[in-house]
Amino acid sequence: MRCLKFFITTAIDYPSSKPHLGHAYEKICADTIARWHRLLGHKVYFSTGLDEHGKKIERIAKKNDKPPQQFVEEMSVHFRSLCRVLSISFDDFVRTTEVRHEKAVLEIFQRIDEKGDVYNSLYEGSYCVECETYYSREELVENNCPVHEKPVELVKEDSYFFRMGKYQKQLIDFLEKNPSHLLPKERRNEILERLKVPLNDLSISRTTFGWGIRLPNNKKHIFYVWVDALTNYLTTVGFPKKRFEQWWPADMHLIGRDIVWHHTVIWWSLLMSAGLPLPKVFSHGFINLASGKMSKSKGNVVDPIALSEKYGSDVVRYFLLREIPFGEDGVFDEQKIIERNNFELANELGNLHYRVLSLIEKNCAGTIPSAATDNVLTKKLELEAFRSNMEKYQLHFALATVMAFVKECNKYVNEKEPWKLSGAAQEKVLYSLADSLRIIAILLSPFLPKTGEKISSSLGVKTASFKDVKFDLLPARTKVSKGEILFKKIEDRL
Ligand code: ME8
Repeated sequence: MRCLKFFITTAIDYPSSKPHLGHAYEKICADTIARWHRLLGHKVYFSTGLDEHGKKIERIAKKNDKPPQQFVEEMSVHFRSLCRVLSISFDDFVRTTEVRHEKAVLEIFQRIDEKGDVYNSLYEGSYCVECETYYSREELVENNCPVHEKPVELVKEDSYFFRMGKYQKQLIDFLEKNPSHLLPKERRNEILERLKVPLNDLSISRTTFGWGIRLPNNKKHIFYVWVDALTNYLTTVGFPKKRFEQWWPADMHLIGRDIVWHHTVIWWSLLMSAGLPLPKVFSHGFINLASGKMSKSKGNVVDPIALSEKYGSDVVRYFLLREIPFGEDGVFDEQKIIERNNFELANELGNLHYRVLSLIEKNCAGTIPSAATDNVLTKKLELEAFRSNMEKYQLHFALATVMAFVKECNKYVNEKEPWKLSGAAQEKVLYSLADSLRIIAILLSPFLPKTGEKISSSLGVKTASFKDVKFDLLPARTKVSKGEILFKKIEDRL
């Protein structure tokens, strides 16, 4: 049987400042999905990276008295650290200032130009530098950018245009016929609603600043940063070299809901023009604070690296993946990290692991006894629910299913009181629990990679495949080693 491929991307972040919790959240979700597909045995390619060109970066670099290349070079270190700290298992980290990327952008431009979809004219209108996006008068809210709620800039300049309007009907037809290409469905409905008004052509070049890729036919012009940035998804798989076809189209562009328009209307119409198949898009929600939006201007952004250093990266991952229904907005609340750590990770998972391994060390000379897993426990694992939630990308529900099984295992320990048993009866209970822990480690591994690894290695096994989620596969006589405690309780209240 041919191995299924799965190509997943995150958005590429603006390195205008250090990464925030929203960036971390997107990468954690993408990483969980990538790891899940690897567990299924699929051939996975996972890319992330940085969107380093454009007026916004040019301005910030200038404010910091640095050439833009030096500025992004320094900033990129923080984004790479974020990936390392959070165990983000990417295959490629694309930066739009790389030579390979320029080649991909020029090829896309050549294709849309050859199609007759590029013309020269004058752009006059509103532009928000923060989101690097043009807005029509109707889209502004009291003359402000609808996303940043700040005044837009009026620009008037010579520009090349892409005949995006020409693709309006094709875009609507595509969205109507391919509902799974844009999820959740609320986002699809929003785009279809916005496509009810005539679609303007897109200004794809700028002349008023210099930080970007130059148009091949007119070097005074710089590519509009979104045309540049979106093409990173092709760069990463080797476009225009033929090998890109083994991965393209992407099976998931995981992005926030503020940039769905760019990833569907702009990106899809460019791809239609270039004659390339269309990727699927999934929009996650936003992480807000109880007091409202997280924003650099309010100075209230949460630093995910500091948070991981304080609580541990798997605790941060657990909080975000369990707390926020995937696809919806969520609220960041540090007190809830502590509660989930204490009640779910330390009291339930950590405690189960500690008890079972201690009992095996004490009663079975530290080796797995030989027995079969008790039906009482095997019946408690809702594997079908787990799998179907993963397939529907209901990550929070899938994780809840594993944690419900952890709870059942603790209940089983309490009911059976293995410390009071001996001989075969005791061995059966301890084998059942160790075998269940092995399965818990596999199911948790996409969400909490370090924890999955720690549990597996304490049982002397590897977490490699979803195929191993079957009871009774834990080999008897394997040596166990309890290792350090998985999660410490955090005593302080904030
Ligand atoms: O938009 N909660 O970059 P970016 C959750 N360079 N996600 C959030 C968030 C929050 N509070 N804030 C931002 C860009 N994000 C472009 C992308 S892709 C070709 C170019 C998400 O640094 C946001 O929705 O502003 C986006 O998906 C990602 O973080 C990068 O945002």
